[in-house]
This record gives sequence, C-alpha cells and structure tokens, in this order.
Amino acid sequence: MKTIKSLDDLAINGANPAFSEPLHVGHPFVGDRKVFLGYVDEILDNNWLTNNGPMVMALEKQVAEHHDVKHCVAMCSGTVALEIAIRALKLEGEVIVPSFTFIATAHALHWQAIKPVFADISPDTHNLDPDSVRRMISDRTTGIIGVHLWGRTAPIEELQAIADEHNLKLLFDSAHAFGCTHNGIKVGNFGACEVLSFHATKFFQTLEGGAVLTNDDSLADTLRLMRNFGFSGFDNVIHPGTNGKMNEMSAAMGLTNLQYLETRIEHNQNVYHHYLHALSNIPCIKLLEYDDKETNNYQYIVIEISEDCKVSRDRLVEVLRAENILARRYFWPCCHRMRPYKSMLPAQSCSLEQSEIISDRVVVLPSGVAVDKEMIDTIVTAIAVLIKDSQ
Ligand code: T4K
Repeated sequence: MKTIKSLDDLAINGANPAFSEPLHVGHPFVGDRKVFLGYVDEILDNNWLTNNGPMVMALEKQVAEHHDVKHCVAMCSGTVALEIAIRALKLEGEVIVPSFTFIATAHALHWQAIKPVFADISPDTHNLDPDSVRRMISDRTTGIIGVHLWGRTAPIEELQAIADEHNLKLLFDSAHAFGCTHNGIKVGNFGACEVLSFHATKFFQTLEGGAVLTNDDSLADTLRLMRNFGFSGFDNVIHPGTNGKMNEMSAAMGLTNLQYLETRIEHNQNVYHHYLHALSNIPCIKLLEYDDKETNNYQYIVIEISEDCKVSRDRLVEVLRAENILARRYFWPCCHRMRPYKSMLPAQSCSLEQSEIISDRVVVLPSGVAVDKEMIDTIVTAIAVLIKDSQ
C-alpha cells in the first residue's frame, strides 16, 4: 500500500490509487463454500426448490430463535417483506416514516397507494424525532414505521406511546438491525412486527431476502398466506396475496452464514474501534458511535463532516473514490428529495431540516470483511491528509 504524506500523494492529484481493487461498503460476507455447496446438492437431490421448503423452514426457526421471537416469516426481499407487513396490518391513507432512510421504506408504502408522510430525525441519533412524528399526524394517519438506522434502535417507547395515544399501528424497518438489542431485548420484539433485510450487502445475507419477525400468531398466519398468493393448501385461496416467497438457495446461503454471527460481530466491532481510535484526532470528522452496552452488528461505519470544514462532503467522497475507496453518501438525497416524492410533496421540505443537514454531511466508509486494520489506517490517512492540508 502506498504512503500518503501530503496532498501530492493522493490519487486525485495524479498519484497511484491506494487500493488496486475497489473497496466497497457492504462487501458481501459468504461463509464456508463447501457447506453452502453441500446444501445446494441437498436441494437438487430433494428436487424442492422453493415454496416453503425445508431450508427455508430451518432458516426461519434459527432466525426466530436468535431474536427470541415467536415467528420469523422469510420473504424474497426486505422490500417485499415491508410491503406484505404493511398490507397485513391494513395500513392505508397516510403512514409516517423518516425521510433519512433507504428509499425502500417509502416505496413500500407508495407502491400500495399509501402516502408516506416524512417526519424529521434527531441529529444525534439519525432516528425519528418523536416530536416531529407528532406534528405529522393527521386524521388520515394509520401507522408509523420506525427505522433502526445503522442498527441503532429508534426511540421505541416514545413511538409506541404516540401510536397508542392515536390508535396507530407501529412497525419497524429493521433492515440494518439483525441481532441488535434495545435495553438488552432483541429487535423483532417491538411494535406489531419488524422487518429484516437479508440483501447481499447486509450483516446477514441470503443473496436476496428478508423476513418479518413478530410475536403475534394471527399476524404471522396472515403473512404466511399473503407471501404465497393467499393459498391455504392446494386449490384453496382464502386471502389476497402475492409472491413473496424465499427460495431454497437463498435459505441455504442463510443457513451457511448463520454459523458466523459471533465471529462477524467480533470482527466488525474491532473494525469500528480501530476506526474510532484512528479518526479521533482528525478535525471536522465525527464517527457515529455505537453503545457498547447494547448488542449491535457494527455493520456501518458512519462519519459526519462538520459544517465549518474547508473540505466538502462530496469532495471527500470524490477523493476517496479516486483511491478506490468507494465510500457512500447514504442516504443522500433524503427520500423527500427523490423525484417521486419531491413532486408529490412539494411543501414538506421545510419541516425536515435535520434530515437535510445530516444527509448532506454523512459518509459511510468500507467496513466488515472488506477491511483490515492496515487498510483502515490507509483510509483514515487519506482523510486526515485531505482535511489537515486543506485547512
Ligand atoms: N430498509 C432499509 C433501511 C434498507 O437499508 C434497505 C436496503 C431496505 C429497507 C430494503 O431491503 P432489500 O429489499 O434490499 O432487502 C444497497 C442495497 O441494495 C440495499 O439492500 C440496502 N438497503 C442499501 C442500504 O444498500 P445500493 O444500491 O446503495 O448498493 P448496491 O446494492 O449496489 O451495493 C453496494 C455496493 O456493494 C456496490 O457498489 C457493490 C458492492 N456489492 C454489491 C452486491 C449486490 C458487491 O460487492 N457484491 C454484491 O453482490 O443499495
């Protein structure tokens, strides 16, 4: 790896890039290939490829146990899991969501002709601000979707109190929060249900996939019907539904990867602490911290660049990309600034000040299996040289 001592050593100024291959945020983790291929052989031998097969059932059991929750209903993606959960809970009219989230949270509502009403976030947590949620309630509101952004849980008690007070359904988009806790209790146990994503880039991946976690028996039955066209046995459709099923290959990838949860958290936690230490002396940069008293999966390394920094957030991303460090501007622009919602909700941006400020300042750095300590040192040195020499 090259040594970076001054601005002249940066690739953006003509030097060689620090990394010969791109370093991604969300580089997929794949467990033991032989174990996975053994499952694949089993699937092909069984000739049972999808439709609630044995691999999916085994995965659901293990994921539910891991989250201390009664039901895990596996689906083909986190987005479809959100859509089905929203429909199973009979949400309609308007539903309150953060704007500072991945676009799927809003799309899952819009796709079903429900209006996402965007509430602001607290700048310290990046999660929904309960006061802003209260301000967005109208007589058309039927629900709230909290997002546990970066695996740090939303203000669950406050949101539940608002939901109870106004007779609203509360569910959580827990796409980032596989295995994470709130006051020591695993996600999956809050609200009416919680939705996980098992996308390739997530802490726990099944190629594509997702699941709804719930302790509600009747809701779990409905979700199972809805993900399979509403079929209850052959030739008998008893509920509206769609095709949200997870296939056996995805479940096999999940069963393979479930064996590594502890070692992966340990690795990610070490990565996070190394970044925390390395970034601590750089002006203008704040690393979003995780509460070590809670279980987190430490999948995302999120930095904020301060307003008074001489280097803009976008310049920082550009400089890192030239080094083959593919840092991401998650989640920029906020959902309400994306075209479908920008045109639908022209009046909303004034009430989403913190979302806009944070989304203009955030950079997510490569983490997880993509990096080791030496690579982190190089990434941080590139950031340090850029910022210190530009002051
Ligand atoms: N709610 C929230 C809060 C979410 O963050 C997400 C998904 C959802 C709901 C919906 O869940 P899913 O329906 O996706 O299960 C990525 C992911 O596609 C998306 O799943 C994720 N959130 C979001 C935060 O990030 P993109 O479009 O920014 O990145 P993508 O998929 O191109 O991957 C990022 C980088 O990783 C790529 O530049 C290359 C690398 N990569 C990616 C894949 C897929 C690999 O090296 N190998 C791979 O196989 O959305």
